[in-house]
Amino acid sequence: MNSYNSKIKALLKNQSKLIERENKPASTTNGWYQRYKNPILTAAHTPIHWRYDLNEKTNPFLMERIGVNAVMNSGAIKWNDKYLLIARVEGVDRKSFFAIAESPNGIDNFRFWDYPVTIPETDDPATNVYDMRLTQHEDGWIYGVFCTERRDPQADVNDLSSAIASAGIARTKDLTSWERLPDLISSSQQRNVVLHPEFVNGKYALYTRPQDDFIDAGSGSGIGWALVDDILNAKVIEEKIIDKRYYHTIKEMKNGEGPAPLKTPQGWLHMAHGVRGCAAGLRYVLYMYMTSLEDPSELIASPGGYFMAPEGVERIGDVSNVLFNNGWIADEDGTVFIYYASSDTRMHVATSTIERLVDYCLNTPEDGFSSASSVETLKKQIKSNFIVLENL
Ligand code: M1P
Repeated sequence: MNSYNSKIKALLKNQSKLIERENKPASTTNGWYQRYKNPILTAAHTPIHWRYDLNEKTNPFLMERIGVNAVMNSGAIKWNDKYLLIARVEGVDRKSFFAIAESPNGIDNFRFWDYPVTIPETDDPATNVYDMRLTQHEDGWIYGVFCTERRDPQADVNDLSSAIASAGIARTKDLTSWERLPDLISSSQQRNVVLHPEFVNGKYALYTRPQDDFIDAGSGSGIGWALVDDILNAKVIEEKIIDKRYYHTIKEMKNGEGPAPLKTPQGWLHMAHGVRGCAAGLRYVLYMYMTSLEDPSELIASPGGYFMAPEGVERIGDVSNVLFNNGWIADEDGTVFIYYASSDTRMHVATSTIERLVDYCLNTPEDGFSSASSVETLKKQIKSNFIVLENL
């Protein structure tokens, strides 16, 4: 074999070693979830045949031609008994696109499909697309709702960063060919829009996140809810805020729905991200809440504080101090695979169960919005624990 071919073989072998590495549970857990040690997808997991031109004539130094910067915020679905992530892959050119990686067990061996996903454009092509939430809707389609970003047409000629965020909508039956629907029409900018899996009062239902501009939620006071008559022409007419932001909480600056909620006998289980400001910048953590089965826009449980925050190397990356989740999978046995990205750089998995997550939501004290209230909550638990401890 010539040395060029053996170099290609070495690249492929090294990557297989990375992909096939067994992922083990981390040593500590608080009982809410079990983190796994290794990131499950990184830029190094993207196929060699994406990044390299493998032709000796056109790439004599066997260098990367198309660089990948990060693999992050991924939607998730169980499909033909495989665990699939529709990842946000970000090139070194800062453009994101979607690509599917599949695993036989949901924990490791995530391998990208050969080609990235082609999402048809609308008449007004977006500059950037990212953060797809997958919803297997009862109408028979799988929907992908994602953020579309375009330069603000009103921006001054020298302002090259003002942008408009809105929700792109596409649907598929096989995860291979996608039909693009018109973007969501809304009077405000929108990011983190998610489709509810069931019809509500005969309508499609969307979780929204109204925002005053591209970055700031501003007067957008939390995660919203909007019913839509026609998904082929989706328009936010009335928006009700179902999970509000509050001063001095983990979601004081912004929040946003994570994946489509999971249905449980006790209510709809939601994962979301909350953002607060600090001297180091914005801090993104994951939190949970539940809504009613009868009226999915009615909040029935709101555990205080965060469910999961960046730890160790998760704290560091392109946008440090960020955890972001837009995909989870619930197995028939009740296991929940929580797929989360750290610091806009890499993907991880943690597992839990429906029972534990419901217990967490229903029995974690709510935020009392003051230090004094936190002390009272703590004292109540300490007092009842002493009764247990004295009778041990
Ligand atoms: O950089 C952190 C996250 O910022 C945005 O989320 P949000 O709109 O809630 O602030 C998104 O760009 C997201 O992709 C990113 O991970």
